[in-house]
Amino acid sequence: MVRHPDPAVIGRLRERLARYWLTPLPAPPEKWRRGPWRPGAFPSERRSSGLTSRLGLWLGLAFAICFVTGLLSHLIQHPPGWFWWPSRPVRLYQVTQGLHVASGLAAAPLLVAKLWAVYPRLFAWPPARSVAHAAERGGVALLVAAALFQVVSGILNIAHRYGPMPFFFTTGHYWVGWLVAGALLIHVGVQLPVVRAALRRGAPVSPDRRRLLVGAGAAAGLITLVTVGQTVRPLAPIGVLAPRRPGDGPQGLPVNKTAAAAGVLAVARDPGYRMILAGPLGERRLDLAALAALPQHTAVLPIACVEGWSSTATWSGVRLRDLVALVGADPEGTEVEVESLQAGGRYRVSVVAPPHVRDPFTLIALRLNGAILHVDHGYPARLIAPNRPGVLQTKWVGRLTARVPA
Ligand SMILES: Nc1nc2c(c(=O)[nH]1)N[C@H]1C(S)=C(S)[C@@H](COP(=O)(O)O)O[C@H]1N2
Ligand SMILES: [Mo]
Repeated sequence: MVRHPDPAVIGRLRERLARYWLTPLPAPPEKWRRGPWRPGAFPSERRSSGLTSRLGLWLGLAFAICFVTGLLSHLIQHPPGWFWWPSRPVRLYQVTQGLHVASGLAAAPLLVAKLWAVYPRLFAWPPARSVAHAAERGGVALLVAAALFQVVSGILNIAHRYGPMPFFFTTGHYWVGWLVAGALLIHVGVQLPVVRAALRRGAPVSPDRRRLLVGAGAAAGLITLVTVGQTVRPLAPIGVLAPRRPGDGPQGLPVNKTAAAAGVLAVARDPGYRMILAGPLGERRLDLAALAALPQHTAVLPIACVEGWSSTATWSGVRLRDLVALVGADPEGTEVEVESLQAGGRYRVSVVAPPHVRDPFTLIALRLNGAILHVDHGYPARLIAPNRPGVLQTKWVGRLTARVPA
């Protein structure tokens, strides 16, 4: 027999919890009320619900785009078993990752404006009126810290400044992203009635508040304009703050890591180079002449770096599906591990999933924009596949292993 709990007991429990949750906490001694906490410390009350609600709305929108596109990028780079990512449209990742970086950069000035508008609230007295109030303030503190961490670490990453980050960027940025999402959902839930009322009332009141709003919006727009040229080619000339520009680099393409930095200059130029193919029929070794003697194909594809820059180029070489067929793999149901000549490093190996192996645009490229690959772009051979993050477009390919996906 199922025993149902006594409703009276539940009721008492709930009452006790509510009482505990809302119990007024003792205020700290009045003599501690100094500095920013003293009464009237902030004479010009900048905070108005109209202003903070609008800023919050824009910020929430930027963070939502950033979170969804960031999660997608993470899933593509670390695919769990259930995840499937297509090879077409060829520019999809270029768009989603461009949005990720652009929305994150646009969030920076909005976040600063929002913090500037609300920081007097940090010094409200008493600091915590009840357990519920303390929990809510703790949640906001967490949200502020996590949001600042995301924006700052993201900017440091696209600027290649890893010094101030004593952790692996990708892992930290990913987990703190979840923290922001969770804390933001709770914050929006708590503030929804205020936001709704404020937005329904309309106008954000006084002219100086309106100036702040317009200024923050203009700063977000300006930052977007001077950085988005890293991926939107027509805007490249005004991309003065873009860390990379689409046309800058050998063969008209930016370089992420040079051959010298990867320590592959000697092996990449070694005349004894052989590409090793491994599959059900065993191993084969092809020198450059043998690779060039296979049917050559051309594809116009972007390199779309996770850092937000992208650049489109014309690539020619051998189809990956043709290469794995040489060692007996069925291109329809095969995944391929692509290994670089690099001795170590995070991006030495990448795995090409079946949709990309099958795709006739997926090449082991030997040529770029009509000439032999520059060594910084992966000479003697590099992977280029449609709709795939730059980090997975392995350069200086030394070995391909075809296998059945787990
Ligand atoms: N072996 C190897 N391949 C690599 C990398 C690397 O560090 N090592 N960097 C990747 C990254 S992050 C990007 S964005 C692209 C850039 O290619 P490009 O330098 O030819 O523009 O190469 C990818 N291929
Ligand atoms: Mo990259």
